[in-house]
Amino acid sequence: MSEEQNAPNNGNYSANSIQVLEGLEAVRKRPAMYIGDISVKGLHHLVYEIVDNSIDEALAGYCDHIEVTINEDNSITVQDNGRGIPVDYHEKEQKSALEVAMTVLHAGGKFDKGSYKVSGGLHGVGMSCVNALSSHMTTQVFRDGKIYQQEYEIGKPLYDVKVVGSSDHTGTRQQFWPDATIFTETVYDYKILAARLRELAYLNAGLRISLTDRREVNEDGNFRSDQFYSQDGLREFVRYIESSREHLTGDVIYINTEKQGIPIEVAIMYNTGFSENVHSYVNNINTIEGGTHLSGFRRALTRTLKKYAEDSKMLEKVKVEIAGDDFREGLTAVISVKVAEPQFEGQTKTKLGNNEVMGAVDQAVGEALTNYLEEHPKEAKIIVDKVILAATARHAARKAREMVQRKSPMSGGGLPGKLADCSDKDPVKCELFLVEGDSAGGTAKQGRNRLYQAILPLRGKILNVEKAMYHKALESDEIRNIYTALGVTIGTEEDSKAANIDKLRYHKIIIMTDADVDGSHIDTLIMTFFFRYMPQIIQNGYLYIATPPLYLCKKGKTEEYCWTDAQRQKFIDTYGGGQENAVHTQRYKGLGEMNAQQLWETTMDPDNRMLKQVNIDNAAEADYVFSMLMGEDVGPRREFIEENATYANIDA
Ligand code: 0RA
Repeated sequence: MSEEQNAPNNGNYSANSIQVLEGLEAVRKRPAMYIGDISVKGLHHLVYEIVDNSIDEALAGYCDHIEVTINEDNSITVQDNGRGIPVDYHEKEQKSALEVAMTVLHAGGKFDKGSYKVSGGLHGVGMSCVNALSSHMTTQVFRDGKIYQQEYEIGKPLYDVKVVGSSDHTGTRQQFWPDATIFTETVYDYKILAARLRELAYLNAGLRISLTDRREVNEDGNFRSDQFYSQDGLREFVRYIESSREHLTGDVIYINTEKQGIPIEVAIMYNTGFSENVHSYVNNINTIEGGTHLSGFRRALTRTLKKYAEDSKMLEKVKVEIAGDDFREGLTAVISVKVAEPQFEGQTKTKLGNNEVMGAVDQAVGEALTNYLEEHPKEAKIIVDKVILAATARHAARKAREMVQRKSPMSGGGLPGKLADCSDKDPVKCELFLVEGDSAGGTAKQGRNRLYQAILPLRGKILNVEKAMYHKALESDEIRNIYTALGVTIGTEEDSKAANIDKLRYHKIIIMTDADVDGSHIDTLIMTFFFRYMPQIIQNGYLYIATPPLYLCKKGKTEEYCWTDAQRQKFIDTYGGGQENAVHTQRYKGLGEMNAQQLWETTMDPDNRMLKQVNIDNAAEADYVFSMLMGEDVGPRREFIEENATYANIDA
C-alpha cells in the first residue's frame, strides 16, 4: 500500500489532492523504478500496463475484446468491452472512483474483483503511473447508458468526471500521449507490441486482441493490423513456437486443470532438435528466471517419463545413466499458472517463490502425463527412445568436454592462440570483438585500443547450434575458443550450459561482421549460440553488434562515412550530383577493405561507433524466430528477411 493510502483522511480535499500529486510526482522523478526504463522498453511497458487492466476484466469474465491502436501521433488508444471503470463517488477520497483509479498510485488494488491480478514482478503499477508519465491522457467510460470522461495532463485532472454522451455499450477507452520530456524514445514499434499481444492472446484463450497502426497505410491502402485470437490457448502457442521445427510425434500434450485452487495450463511438444525451450508464466508475466512452477514441472516430467520407461522395460539394455536433462532435449513447453498472491524473487523479479505452486504443478503434470503415456504407447516409445539417445549423446559430450578442459586448462589461464587479449583485467571495462575472418581480425588487432579491447577472429561461419548435438558443439574449435576467451567454463548439463558466468572476462561482447548477407548470417549464428547456450549474457545486456559503414564518400577534402544508401545519396546531392561524382564514393563490401585507422574511427572507437545491443524482448517470440531462421523451411525465413533486412543495395 502506498503512503497516501495510509495517511489519515481529514476530509480536507486540497490536502488530499496534494498527497495524490506527490504520489505521481514520485513516478515522474524516478520513472525507471516504476516502468523499468525510459527508453524503448518503458515506452512499450505503458501499453502493457493499460492492457493488463483490461485483461483483469477479461479474467473476471466480463470482457472478450481489447483493441489497441497506435495513432498517427504515436499516442496509444486501448479500448475494451468490459463493465467500465466504476465512476461512483468514492467516500474516502472524496472524488469519483474513476479519478481515484487514474490518479492514485497503486489504486488498482482497491477494486477487489476476486480475480488474479495480472500485474506482478517489478512493475504492475497501474493506470495512474501511465497517466503520470503522459503529457496528456483521456479516459472514457461507457456505463449505465452514458459516456463519462476525464482528461489529465501529467496525471493531473483537467476537470471533474463529466458525462459527454450516451451509449448502449459498456467498456473503457484510454488514450495517452507518452511524455516526451520523460522518454528518450517516443516512437512505438509495431512488432514489439504485436509479439506481446500475440502472447497475451495465447495465454488467455477466447480473448480477442486487435492491433492497428494508423501511422501509415500499406500497399493495399489499409492500415497495418493484426487480430490475435486463440481458441485453444497454450495448445496453439506451442504449435506456433514449434512451427519451424521438425516434430517428434506431432502430438501436443495438453493440461488444463486446477490443483489446490491454482489454475494450471501446460502444453508440451517434443521436436527432433536438441535444445530445451520451456517458457513459463505467472499471471501472464513471463518468468524468465523460472521458479517453483518450473521446478514442479521438471520434477513431474522426469519422474513420470522415467517410471514409464522402467515399467515398460525400455531401459534394460541401456548402459548409460539417464539424467534429468535427457528428458528435456528437444522439449518445448509452455507453463502458465495463475497465483492469487505471487511472490516474485530473483534479480529481475521474474522468479516465482510460492512453494505451494511446486506441488500443484507437479501433481497436475504427473497425472496428465501418466495418462497420456498409457493411452499413447506408440508416441511414448518415440519419446523414450529420444531420451535414451540424449543420454548416450550426453556421455559422449562429457568425454568431449573433458577433452576441451584438458586441452585448454581454464584454471591455468590458457587462452586461445588466436585471441589478442587486452591488458586491463577489469571485466566491466573490457570488450571482446568477435570478428569475421582472419584478415579483418588482423586489421582489428592493429586498429584497436589494446588497453581494453580484445580481438578474437572467427573462421567464417560458426556451427549452427540449433541443428547440432551438444557434444558436436563442444568439438567445434570456434565455439571452444569463444568459451575459453570469455573465461566461462562449459557447464554440466544439469544446470546451465555456461557455468560460472561471474567469471566472464568482458562485459561487452561485440560481434563484428561484414555489412552484407553473409555477415548477417554469421551474426545470427553467433546470436543463436549465445541465446541457446548462454542466455544470461544477453539478459545482462553484454552482447552487441558492431555497425561498420557501407561507404566512404569523398569530395575534395570532405570525407564522410555512410551507413545507408540514403546517406550516400545525400552526400552526392550536397557536394555535387551526377554519376561522375558518385564514382568518388568508396564502397566497403567487407571489413577487410578498411584500413586499421578507418576501422577504428568508424566501428570500434567508443566515441564514434554505434553498437546495437542484443536483447530478448520476448523469449517465446525469440524462440520462434531463431528456430525459424535456423530451420529447414525457406519460405518463412525469406519473408522474415525481406521484411527486416535493411542492407544497402550492394551488388556482390
Ligand atoms: C473495478 C470494478 C469493475 C470494473 C473495473 C474495475 C474495470 C477496470 C478497468 C480498467 C480497464 N478496463 C476496465 N474494466 C473494468 C466492475 C464494477 C461493476 O460494474 O460492478
